[in-house]
Amino acid sequence: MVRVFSGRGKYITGYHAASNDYRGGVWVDAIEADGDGKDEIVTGTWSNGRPGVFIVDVDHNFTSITLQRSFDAYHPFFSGGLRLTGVE
Ligand SMILES: [Ca+2]
Repeated sequence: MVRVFSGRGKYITGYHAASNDYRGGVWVDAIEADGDGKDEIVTGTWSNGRPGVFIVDVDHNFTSITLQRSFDAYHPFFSGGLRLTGVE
């Protein structure tokens, strides 16, 4: 579960950054992925799960999130985990 807070510490929401049955950790970073000048949250499964990457946008009022894109970084059976970093 990834919990999202505003820059002032206000809780916004939480979401599963992998399949609902995944119980491992996730790697979290931020990247400007859609050209609007504001970073999105990007996560990848840490280990022992499908190598999924999720890119999530938080709206400008910090009230909701939207899944922008998800994909497998490697073959779906790869379970070595992901380490992510944002590059702009
Ligand atoms: Ca953006």
